[in-house]
Amino acid sequence: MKFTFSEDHRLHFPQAELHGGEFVTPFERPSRVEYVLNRLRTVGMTDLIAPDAYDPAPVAAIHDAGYLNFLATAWADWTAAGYRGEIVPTGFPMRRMQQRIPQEIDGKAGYYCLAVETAITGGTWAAAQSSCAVAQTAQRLVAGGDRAAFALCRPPGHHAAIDMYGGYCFINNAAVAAEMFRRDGAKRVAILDVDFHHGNGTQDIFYHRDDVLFCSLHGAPETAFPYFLGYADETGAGKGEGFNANYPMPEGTPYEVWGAALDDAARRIATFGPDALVVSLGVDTFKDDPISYFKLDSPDFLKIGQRIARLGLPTLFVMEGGYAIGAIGLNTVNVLEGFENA
Ligand code: Q9C
Ligand code: ZN
Repeated sequence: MKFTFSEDHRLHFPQAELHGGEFVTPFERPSRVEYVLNRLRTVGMTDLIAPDAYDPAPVAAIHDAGYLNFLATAWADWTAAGYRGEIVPTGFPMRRMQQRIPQEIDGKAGYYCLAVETAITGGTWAAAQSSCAVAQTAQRLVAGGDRAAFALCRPPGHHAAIDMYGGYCFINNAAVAAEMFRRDGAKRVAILDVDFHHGNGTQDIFYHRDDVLFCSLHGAPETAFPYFLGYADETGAGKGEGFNANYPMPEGTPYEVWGAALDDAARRIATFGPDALVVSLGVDTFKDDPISYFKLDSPDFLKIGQRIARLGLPTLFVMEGGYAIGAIGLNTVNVLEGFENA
């Protein structure tokens, strides 16, 4: 399987993440991808494809124009306002408040932000575009006939909604790739999100559509980020009714339970009959992940890959989360190896 990667991910590395009332080094950090690269090299997956230029067209099809303009101009506006730190907004359009977009950048950032652990820096927009280009390039490999490809994206994407960033995400890479498969002629596309966190952004983007099925396995919103989406009764709306499937699971969930949910999601995907599959591949379901609470072990990730392979679909793997840095390479590449050796 070929994979795609860009060094430009390094342009995004905020100094701090607000975690438990403390400023800590962000869990989502550049070394994550180095560990994945090392493991790819170790197992002989060396077929690296350099990314093509970022194509803004499919991105504009799924994200709001004002939101994309905000991301592109936020740093210039922030520094012009005299602020000296990283962009972290302080006020939000909450219940019974106006939903008008402020002109002032702190207010504007509050309008577009869904979680403040995610700071924006001077290099964030360039890194987000490079991450999306990595997904776009891998999508073209699969659309061009490769059975599968792996997009080693950073920053991740699945929390990025139509017009909101947060959860370490800015552009929804998996959603962009799914939209590209549609534009390339796929009638139906399925997205399977196995990251520990609910893919709220991807759900938001396709919630009213019947041409993209979204299935997400995740920590239950009562107890896990992003808290405000991801319940089982969110099944889609309008003609999208029945094309969104959430599998929230409680703290301590082991592979025996998680794998049964994966089986159910896989059966749903098979019934849907897509022409392509996009996998939002987070490995923060691992037992030692520092911010998550499932109990999957490294060999379980081989089984995930095997189960996905059994669908027999052209498959694009898009990197999302995973913060147990010492094991992120093994766990991620185990999914790819399980898929290839199935
Ligand atoms: N204090 C992805 O895995 N913070 N994003 C959770 C920690 C946000 C995870 C609370 C976690 C975002 C792509
Ligand atoms: Zn996650």
